[in-house]
Amino acid sequence: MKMSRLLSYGVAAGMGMLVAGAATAEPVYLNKDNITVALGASHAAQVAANPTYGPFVDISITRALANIIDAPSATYEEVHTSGGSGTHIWVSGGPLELDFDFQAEYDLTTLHFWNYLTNQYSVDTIVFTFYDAARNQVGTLTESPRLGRNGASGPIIPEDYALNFPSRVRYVNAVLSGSNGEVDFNNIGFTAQLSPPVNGVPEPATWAMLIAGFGMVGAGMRKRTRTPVTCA
Ligand SMILES: [Ca+2]
Ligand SMILES: [Ca+2]
Repeated sequence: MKMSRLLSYGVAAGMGMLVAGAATAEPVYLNKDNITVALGASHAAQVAANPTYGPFVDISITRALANIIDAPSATYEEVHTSGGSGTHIWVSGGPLELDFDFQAEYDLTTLHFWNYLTNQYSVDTIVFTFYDAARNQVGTLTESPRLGRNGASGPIIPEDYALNFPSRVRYVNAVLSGSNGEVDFNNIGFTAQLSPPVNGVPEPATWAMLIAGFGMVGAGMRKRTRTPVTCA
């Protein structure tokens, strides 16, 4: 009686940990803390010609790439400034191609884009292509983003785009272009949750908890075996 109760407790605990492990994915905002971004291959000649600035007008490659993914939240409002230590990202005379690496597969829900304030420099078309960890394409998004504050001055606010395709995204290619060749914006971010394990295979930490749960059952059984039987 006691042993069967202990056994069912141990199994229930282990299974509970399995279920809890599968349900731990929470929506997160992906930025410099989770992901990386690099210049796309189409900029190779510009980088070779100007290793410090590459395609960027007034901010180094290192700083421009850092500026893209440094928004601390999906609703952050960022003041646009230019020059060497500015907050913006500016390419003149052609599109900007970027390659993001999420370091793991995520199920995306929203793309956030902080565009410039006026049409003279704003991004007019964004084309995003999404790939899984095996580099299979899993989705695309083409949009004409609105201005960062609908033409008004002040901190730039993000525009949100829902992403409804099947997910498991690790790599993202983005091409940003302006109808007059100017590409100026402040941030790109993503809201996502970590993709569930492939084929429902539990992660190592979950296995460890499950094994620990069965170990408790075994320890309980051994302890009971050693307990002397007394008769009244
Ligand atoms: Ca920024
Ligand atoms: Ca524009």
